[in-house]
Amino acid sequence: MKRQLQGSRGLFDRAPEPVILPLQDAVLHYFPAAFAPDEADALLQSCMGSLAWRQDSLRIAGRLIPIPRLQCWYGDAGAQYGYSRLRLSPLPWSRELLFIKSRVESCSGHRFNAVLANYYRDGQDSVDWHSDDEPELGPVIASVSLGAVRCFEMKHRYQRELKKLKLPLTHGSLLLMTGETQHYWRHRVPKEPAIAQARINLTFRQISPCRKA
Ligand SMILES: O=C(O)CCC(=O)C(=O)O
Ligand SMILES: [Mn+2]
Repeated sequence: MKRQLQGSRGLFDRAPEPVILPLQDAVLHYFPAAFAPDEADALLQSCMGSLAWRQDSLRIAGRLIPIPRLQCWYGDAGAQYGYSRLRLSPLPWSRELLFIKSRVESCSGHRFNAVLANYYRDGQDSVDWHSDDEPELGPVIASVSLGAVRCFEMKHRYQRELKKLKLPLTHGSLLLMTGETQHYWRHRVPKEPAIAQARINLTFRQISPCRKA
């Protein structure tokens, strides 16, 4: 891992050109190979083994239901985040996350102060329809995928007749969602029971400091 991280310094003299995905009311830039295959392999192993994965649960109708994936939250001190009444305090950046963040920043031209890491152990793990539109979140979400290829689906919130987008997110890729994407579109990663391999997804975000009530 150490050698690969050092060896890949300066991999891009210029940031690679993204594929621009045409979608009404959304701005989507996709970098299929933001990380070289051997880099992505090393980062997958390193993130699976060393991030502080936890099984969170949500209280639904009075019952605690485990969410169908493991997750953890890293970032600058004070980058608190919450969704569905789950509050997450950031762990300090790890070495591999800082390495990935710096690549994401050079590809995207945006800075990020936190990352939500998701560990889909196999195709039974998933994330349900949602938008990343909490008030403390900036409009740019940068999503790195490592491991099994999983289908990322998007559906328009208001224009139900629009076709769903189905995008297979590949090992080492980066998907940038900007503009008003979160306002107009929801996304999910559905279960795919035939998939036996693990996948890690890292969504880098810009969080504003918590406002005290
Ligand atoms: O795993 C993915 O590709 C998406 C994860 C996601 O939407 C999230 O963490 O908010
Ligand atoms: Mn999301």
